[in-house]
Amino acid sequence: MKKILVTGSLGQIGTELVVKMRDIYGADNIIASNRSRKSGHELVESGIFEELDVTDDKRFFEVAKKHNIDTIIHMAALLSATAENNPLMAWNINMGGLINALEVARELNCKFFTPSSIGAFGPSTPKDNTPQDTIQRPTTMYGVNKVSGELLCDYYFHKFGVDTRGLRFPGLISYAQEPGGGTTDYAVYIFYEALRNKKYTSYIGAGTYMDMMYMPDAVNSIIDLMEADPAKLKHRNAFNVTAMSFDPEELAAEIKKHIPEFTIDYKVDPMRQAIANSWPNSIDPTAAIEEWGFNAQYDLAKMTADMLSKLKEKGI
Ligand code: AKB
Repeated sequence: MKKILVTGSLGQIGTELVVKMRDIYGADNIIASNRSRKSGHELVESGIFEELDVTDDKRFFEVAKKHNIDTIIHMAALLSATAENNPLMAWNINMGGLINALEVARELNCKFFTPSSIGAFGPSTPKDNTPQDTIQRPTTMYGVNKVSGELLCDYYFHKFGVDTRGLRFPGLISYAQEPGGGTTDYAVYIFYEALRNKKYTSYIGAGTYMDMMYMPDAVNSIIDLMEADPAKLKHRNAFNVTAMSFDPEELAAEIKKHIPEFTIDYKVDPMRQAIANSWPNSIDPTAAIEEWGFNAQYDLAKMTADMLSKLKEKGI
């Protein structure tokens, strides 16, 4: 990877990924892009930045050619709750953006990464220790997009030889950039409210288990997968990856170890609860471990301690 274009780079993953990749590959080799420029944003001011709406195929080609791109990390997408509220818009952005990105990769011979999600599973998928290869009949628009995306990336690899790779991410927890429009976002907001008000009202009910991962592990897993020997990759697109699985009660109990007065109560949002209920309790990352050495560093205890101390440093 020498010249890397990141779409959706001002989003939750992109923000931290671009910082880390500029460190590793050199600031001049990472082209951050986003639909809109957020003036004053660290990524916009500190390196190469392009405004890029991924549904605009001409502009996509123009930006990629201008910078001689050889790798595309395609992050721009709507998350599950936003997609469920705007299914047509989600189809247009998530699928329209992906096919444009794949076409650029095909034409310019680029390596390619795009994330899938635990949202690619559905109610008929085995719920515990969900296997890498299993039933995928999601009941959300986001899930439909993610399964279609996995298949489309496989297709571009088999049909055109594009070096496509991907991960099925669980909920991602980070202090650098707040998420937006996801179902797992409660596991980020809880930290802000714990520090600000010592209380959090969860929109996801007690007893709802979902996989999660701390952002430094997510960022490293993208880089490790992209650097992996292609000969060893049997799955390529959409490896299960996870670092922990918990419900809101277990997360609250961990936070209480640091903030004893902290309390949690519940006002369940039916739509996001229904989405969470359709997803696995925990997924099995064995294929990722065996094929390219996936190895998460943060468990629930280590992630919670780090989140609280980093948010305090930020003045939260
Ligand atoms: C969401 O909740 O939509 C995302 C995801 C698990 O893909 N965080």
